[in-house]
Amino acid sequence: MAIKRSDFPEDFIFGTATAAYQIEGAVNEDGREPSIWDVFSHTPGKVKNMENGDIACDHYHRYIEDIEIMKEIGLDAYRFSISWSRVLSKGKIKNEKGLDFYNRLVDELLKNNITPFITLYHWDLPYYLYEKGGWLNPDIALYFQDYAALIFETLGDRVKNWITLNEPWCSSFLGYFMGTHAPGHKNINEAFIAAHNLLKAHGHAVKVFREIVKDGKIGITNVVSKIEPAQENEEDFQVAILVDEFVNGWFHDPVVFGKYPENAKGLLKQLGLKIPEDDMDIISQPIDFFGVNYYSRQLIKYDPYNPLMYKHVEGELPKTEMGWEIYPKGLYDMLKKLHQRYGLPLYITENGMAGPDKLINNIVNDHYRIDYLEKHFQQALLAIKNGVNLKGYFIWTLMDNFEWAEGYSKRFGIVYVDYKTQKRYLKKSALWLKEFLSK
Ligand code: IFM
Repeated sequence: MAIKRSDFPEDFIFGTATAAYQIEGAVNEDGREPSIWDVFSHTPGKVKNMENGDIACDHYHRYIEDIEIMKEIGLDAYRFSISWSRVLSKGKIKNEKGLDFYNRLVDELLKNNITPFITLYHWDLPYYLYEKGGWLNPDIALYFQDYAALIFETLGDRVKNWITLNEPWCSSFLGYFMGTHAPGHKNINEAFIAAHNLLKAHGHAVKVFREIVKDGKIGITNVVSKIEPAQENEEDFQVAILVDEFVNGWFHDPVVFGKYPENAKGLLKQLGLKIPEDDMDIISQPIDFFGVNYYSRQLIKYDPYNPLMYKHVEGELPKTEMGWEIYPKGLYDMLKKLHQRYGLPLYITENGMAGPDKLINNIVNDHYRIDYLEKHFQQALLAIKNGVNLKGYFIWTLMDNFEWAEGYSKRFGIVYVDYKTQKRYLKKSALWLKEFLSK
């Protein structure tokens, strides 16, 4: 029998997720200043087809229509992020017009009975702060604390669910080591420093949150992957254990246990890298939940030539347009693992797929996305039945949007966006979801 909403606990929430730079557009309006992604996307060679978020989904002007769509589908919640450079000028001057936008957005959501979940940082550091050292600046955590306090003070009376950072692994390792994301550096030492400062920023934000929003909940969202050795040999097996700690533990363990994972830390010693061990008190401020972004598994092969000692191997499972294997069971495995290791409530804060979507006669028949979502919903339900304290599920993403280095070439939305007209079309997956939520 097909899965339906009433199979889930009564207080379980279903929502969709987005991020500011991916949807808002209006990059020069109402006092918004550039972020690292504005500069990166305008630099030749960084983003496919030199696309950028200047207009994106024009959500800044169309948020009312977008909320109507959420309402029509029957969604309970909406996860979005705040653009730091829209609300603070030069790192510290309050921009009332930018704050107003988020006030209006939150009010409109509440008016429609949609619960807001806010992410404070989804990769778009103000460029002004980048010029002051960005995530390598030891003071960046304090800038973040002030920014967080401003947002808590402005919206905390109405918004009770908060996420400090989205996928700090990507901000640090894609941004500072692989260079594929802003700011595009390629230095492994820098990546670890950025990672540490991101964790510090998270901790400072949690601390001020407790003082400002007494009745709210706060957590951090990490991307997790099921890590599997590429081959049945000792080297791949051992390196897969390290990679698992590194990918799935580096931003979890410090937050809960106040220390970095042991084996992965050993790997760093081997590389001659020194990671600061102070600041652990601030990093491990108690949180209320973990946000889980799950998309796929990674097949890992030992690679002595890579500073992190591994490389990815292509798997044999069917893949999405991102080239990511479709592996629903990995979601179950990761939820179980996180539950057992950390014992915190969990939200799936992102899950979804990029598909070969085509708008034909105003219809997008994304049956593959329905199949993907259904299979992942089943695994989430199984996890709940087996004791995981999973409280909600946010589909990535509400509508097609700017997919970072891939530009607009990848469509993850359950709503199709015609970028020329900015017209939105509910894909078959959105209609399926509407039906699912009604039962
Ligand atoms: O689009 C991104 C999102 O911003 C962060 N998590 C992964 C998604 C798909 O790549």
